[in-house]
Amino acid sequence: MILVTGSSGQIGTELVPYLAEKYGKKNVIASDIVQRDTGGIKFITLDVSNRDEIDRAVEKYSIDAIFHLAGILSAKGEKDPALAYKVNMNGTYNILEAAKQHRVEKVVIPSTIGVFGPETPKNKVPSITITRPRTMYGVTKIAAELLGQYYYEKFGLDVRSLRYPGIISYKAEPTAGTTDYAVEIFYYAVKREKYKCYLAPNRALPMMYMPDALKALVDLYEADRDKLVLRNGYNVTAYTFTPSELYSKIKERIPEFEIEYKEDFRDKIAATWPESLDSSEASNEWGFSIEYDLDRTIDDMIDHISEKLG
Ligand code: AKB
Repeated sequence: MILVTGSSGQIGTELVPYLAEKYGKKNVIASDIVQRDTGGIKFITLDVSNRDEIDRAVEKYSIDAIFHLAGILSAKGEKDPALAYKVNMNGTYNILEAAKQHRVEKVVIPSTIGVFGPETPKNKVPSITITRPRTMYGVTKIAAELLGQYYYEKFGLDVRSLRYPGIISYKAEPTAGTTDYAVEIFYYAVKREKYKCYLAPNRALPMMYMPDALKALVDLYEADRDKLVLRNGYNVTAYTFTPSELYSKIKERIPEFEIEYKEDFRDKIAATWPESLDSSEASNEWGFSIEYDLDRTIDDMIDHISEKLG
């Protein structure tokens, strides 16, 4: 029985049906503080900052594995650092403690490029490098990775984590991150409206498409325990682009699309993150690879969003 926390977020919304398809609807429980349509998959209200609620859920549903997605992302976290600390830090600690106590078999935690900081090298960054983040999100996510490794070594709890770059997807629009522009821009393009981009035109960031992100997380979950050497903090990535490069590629497909740039605080966050990642530990240890290059991602996004907006 698999519990997904943060099931109503950008990744949770798609991970829940993906897991249900793979392991059966009755073996997946979605949880969040607010409900979204789960297509008939069981949903429970769960606040990860409340340890008792987690204990009750893990016990009641005999949970074997947890995908711990609940968290406050980078941009929202800078507006409310106390909330980010409470949800991300206390939430992860509560999940790990509950998993240890109730002998949950596996805990998978997505981490992020937000764990990096200005001292991290900018390009082809390996998984083990300088991690001195400057956002509350990054501070809590590097702590989650380290806690995961600690619980594995100290208590034998099987915790695994990978670091996502910005995730591009069309089902649920992200609203709390720094990389959200790379989703938002498609909605404006398809509607033929001018897009006001909050990142600088040359702000390069690593990114990947949702189908590859879901497959990576589940491949890590399924990986043979003995093959995992790094175990926590695998970099995964598909490609790197700047807002102006993405704009040009969309404009090739939608010639009347226009953009203007007005940087806000999110550009300062992005400036502390790397431009490209080296994901060789993930490839070598559990076979990480991608199917969507940038052109295929863009074509798929435009098709689906056009369909969605009618
Ligand atoms: C964010 O922008 O905060 C997230 C992330 C890179 O973790 N998308």
